[in-house]
Amino acid sequence: MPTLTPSDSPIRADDALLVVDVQNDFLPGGSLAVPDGDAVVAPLNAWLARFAAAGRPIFATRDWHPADHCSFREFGGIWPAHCVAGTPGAAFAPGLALPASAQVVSKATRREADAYSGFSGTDLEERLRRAGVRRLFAGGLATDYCVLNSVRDALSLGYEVMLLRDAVRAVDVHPGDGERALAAMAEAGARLVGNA
Ligand code: VGL
Ligand code: ZN
Repeated sequence: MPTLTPSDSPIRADDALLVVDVQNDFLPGGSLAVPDGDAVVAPLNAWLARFAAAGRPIFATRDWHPADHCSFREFGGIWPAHCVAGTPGAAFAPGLALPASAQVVSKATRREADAYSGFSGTDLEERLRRAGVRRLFAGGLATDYCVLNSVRDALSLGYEVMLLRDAVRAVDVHPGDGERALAAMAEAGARLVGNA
């Protein structure tokens, strides 16, 4: 899959940065730890600085579940309990340098429904429209769940997507899920951007 560099991809006046679910429970030591999940923080901080310098909007999604969420094993789902709203596990990674201007988007907040996409059941699309956004730079966790589904929805809604190759990591429930998700996003029209 061809990979662009940041200098091939200058920030435009219709760009926004989308940081997906960089929360403690998805980092090593968390209840649904993504292998090497903390590796996304440094490259995302570089992009956060670029977007802040460009004066372009930054959106940060977060998984924000009630304590009895249907995706949890004890309530019939497939995941260990994670990202319960207001708990330390649901907080953004402490090393993530989110500026005060970053717009937080909470998702999967209702017991009855899971939502892997930041667009699902949220006002993200409306906020992007209001900010004049046409293209999203996207990274975060996890490549094969919330990043994949958010990117697919963004592309379906007509946004261009620049997938931040070094700033995503996969759960890999089945080995290769992360690589397949990257290929699927590229196939669907996302372009891959490295950090070199
Ligand atoms: C996610 C599994 C369960 C994610 C959220 O953010 O990718 N994965 N809930
Ligand atoms: Zn979840």
